[in-house]
Amino acid sequence: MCIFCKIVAGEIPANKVMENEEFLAFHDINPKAPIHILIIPKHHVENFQSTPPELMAKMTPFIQEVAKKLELDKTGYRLIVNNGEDGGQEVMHLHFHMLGGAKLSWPYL
Ligand code: DGP
Repeated sequence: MCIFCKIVAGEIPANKVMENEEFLAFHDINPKAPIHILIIPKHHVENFQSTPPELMAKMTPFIQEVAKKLELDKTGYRLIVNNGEDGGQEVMHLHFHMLGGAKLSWPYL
């Protein structure tokens, strides 16, 4: 079982922000911004490249709700998906990084 599946199963603790039947948002263990949330589907999907569009259609409003809950909808935020080796993906379970809480520089904080 991958590390994020273990978080979903409650085998590893996580600082949760929001969840529903299909998705979970929790704080990144190694934050790269004042607010750094990971948003995942509970069902294991390896990466963005293999994500069915139907899943994204449901995930989009969940991500928007997470931003609202943290009031990042007002200030702005950055979403990042690292996909595959060259993309720097370390955990092979689809996750969106939501970064905020500061004016972020581009391309990185
Ligand atoms: P990526 O490089 O895109 O695969 O990012 C993986 C992120 O997952 C990285 O920012 C650190 C975070 N992470 C890894 N293990 C854990 C964990 O056990 N708990 C939490 N909350 N975050 C984790």
